[in-house]
Amino acid sequence: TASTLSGGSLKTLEQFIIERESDSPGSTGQFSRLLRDLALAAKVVERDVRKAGLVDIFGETGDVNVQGEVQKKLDLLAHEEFVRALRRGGEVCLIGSEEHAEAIPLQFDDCQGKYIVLFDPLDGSSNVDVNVSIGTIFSIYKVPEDHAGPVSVENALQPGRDQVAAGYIVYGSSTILVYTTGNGVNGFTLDPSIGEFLLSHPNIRTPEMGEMYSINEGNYNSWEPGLKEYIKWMQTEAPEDDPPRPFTTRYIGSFVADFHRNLMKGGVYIYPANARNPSGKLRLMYEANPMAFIIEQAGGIASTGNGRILDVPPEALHQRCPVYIGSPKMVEMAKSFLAGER
Ligand code: AHM
Ligand code: MG
Repeated sequence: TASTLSGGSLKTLEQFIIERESDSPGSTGQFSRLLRDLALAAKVVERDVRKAGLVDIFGETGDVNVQGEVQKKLDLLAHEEFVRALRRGGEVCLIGSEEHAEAIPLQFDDCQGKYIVLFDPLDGSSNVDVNVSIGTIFSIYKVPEDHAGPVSVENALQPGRDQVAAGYIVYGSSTILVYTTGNGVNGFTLDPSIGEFLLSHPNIRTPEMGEMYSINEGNYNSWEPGLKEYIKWMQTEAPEDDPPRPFTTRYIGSFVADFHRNLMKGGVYIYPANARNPSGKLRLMYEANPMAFIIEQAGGIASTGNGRILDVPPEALHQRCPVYIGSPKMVEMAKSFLAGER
């Protein structure tokens, strides 16, 4: 809340991470360093995001950095910033990125790192050009202890329930970093004047029920009947219900931003399977799994419509899966419509 930011109890992300680490005796500090590397990359990306739209101006004035980097597409730039931060840190043996076809090994023969990181460096990047919120999503796994040889993509294909941490950053009207290590969900807002993420949203819980639904309604004709009926139900007037219907549609087209709003206010986000995208559009490893881990930790539900997202067996790094995610009562309701029980 605002009072946490302005009051006497300022806590930086760094302090928070160190406090948590000291809760687990025997830890080597590697995981804390990994989180700090991610937060640092997030600050670099946020700086670049805030300059989006100025690229041409910089180009004209010759005010580009030595590598000419401000002219790069922002999503590729974000990818490179995260890879660079993780490479420097040495805690990670393998990276998977939505912006890169193959998994990226970071250290070869005897990798000392304990972790695998998968991420979507700039989600919703089609929104960059028009000044709409975008974000980064990340997911962290342990390198399996019994792996043989260099860490490979097979080692990264772990079910979402085995994540050790997951988080996202929204570059919105402010920049917020939200993450979980399986012990609740906490949010940190960037204070640009001091360049630190400060604990602003401790122990986030999503409301049991919400009034907002987020779906690309342009695809209506290709939805399965149960989904059509669920959306129709949310649109049908029932003033005596609690909360009263009709509900409200909110759809930004940046999953991170839609997810964050629904997490805080209550709601459901849906990217279903449809004719054009038979497995939906969102990526299991970069989008669905990390958000599923976070929503469950915040008291919500994440379903494919047909089962728990965190239990989907991964087969490929870039695999897609349908997503029904948000307030528990709203997702339960969706499931019962899909199952034809209503
Ligand atoms: P991206 O990772 O290529 O940006 O695509 C994912 C995005 C999500 O952020 C967003 O929710 C969704 O695609 C929007 O898709 P659509 O335009 O089909 O509604
Ligand atoms: Mg994305």
